[in-house]
Amino acid sequence: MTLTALVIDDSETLRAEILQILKEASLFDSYLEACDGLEGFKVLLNNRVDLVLCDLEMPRMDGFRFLAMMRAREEFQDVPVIILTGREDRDTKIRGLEQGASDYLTKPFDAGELVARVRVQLKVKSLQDELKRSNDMLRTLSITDPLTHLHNRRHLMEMVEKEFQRASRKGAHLSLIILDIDYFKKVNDTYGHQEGDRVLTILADIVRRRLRSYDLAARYGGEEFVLLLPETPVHEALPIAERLRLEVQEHIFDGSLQGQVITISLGVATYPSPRIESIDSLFRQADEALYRAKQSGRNRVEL
Ligand code: GH3
Ligand code: MG
Ligand code: MG
Ligand code: MG
Ligand code: MG
Repeated sequence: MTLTALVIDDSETLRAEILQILKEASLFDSYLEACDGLEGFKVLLNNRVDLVLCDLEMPRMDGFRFLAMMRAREEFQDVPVIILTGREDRDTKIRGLEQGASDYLTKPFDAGELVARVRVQLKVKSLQDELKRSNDMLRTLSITDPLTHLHNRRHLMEMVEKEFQRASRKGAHLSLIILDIDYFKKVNDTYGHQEGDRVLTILADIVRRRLRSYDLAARYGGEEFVLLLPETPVHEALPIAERLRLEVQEHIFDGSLQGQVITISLGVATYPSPRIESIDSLFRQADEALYRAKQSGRNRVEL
């Protein structure tokens, strides 16, 4: 990853001096400069910047206004800003730090101190980035089914809660499809558990391909999947279920499963409709529909 510094100061001499120090210390791969807050902000909008060194007193837009504008934007929250202040005035320094500066340097500054303070900020930034990445990863892991990479049941239940509330508030339709592999036990018994797992991942891929951006698919149980379809009335949910049924039936397996036809049974339910006025009843109706699909011969969609 390349590191970029942005130096903002209305004094061209100072900018050149700072850039010289940074370059000699080889702290960054590339350098950008601006003559005031306004120009600095434009540079920030058009480039990926890892650290900003910013003067306080500048024409048009001073350092405080620049800081305020920067911190108001989500994407610049974590970019460290070191203030360059000509004043010894402690109130100014406090104000800068309170407005979101990470550190400050008093002019005339010492090259060694500048380099050391920049290093500290880069270190803090890289630790922050690392923490953020591992938090994101933990969050993803906690809502994902490890085998199929669909969402897990816990996340599904969270999202059902949200979507149900949204649907009742807006008077919109919310459809639920529960699907279950037919005679899956036999697949495991015939081809082994590993091939059974392969069927599950292939089925998940087929489901994923059918999803619209606002749909959610989850592994609900061992060989049961749920599709949550917001803004979807029953006359739209049924064809989606039917298409899935066909795609699974028509899937051509390779390897030891070659020639094997796998089918699924699906139950569909939509909120609101008679007898479906809660999350519980939505699941119950979809489950009962699935049961009917199994009872009446499998490889079919029931409402
Ligand atoms: P039906 O048509 O009535 O649904 O029959 P079935 O055999 O699919 O249903 P049953 O509920 O009797 O069996 C489900 C099987 O799913 C049993 C279990 O071993 C298998 N299964 C559940 N989770 C997994 C898994 O993660 N991997 C594999 N390979 N098999 C699984
Ligand atoms: Mg100045
Ligand atoms: Mg089952
Ligand atoms: Mg079963
Ligand atoms: Mg089954």
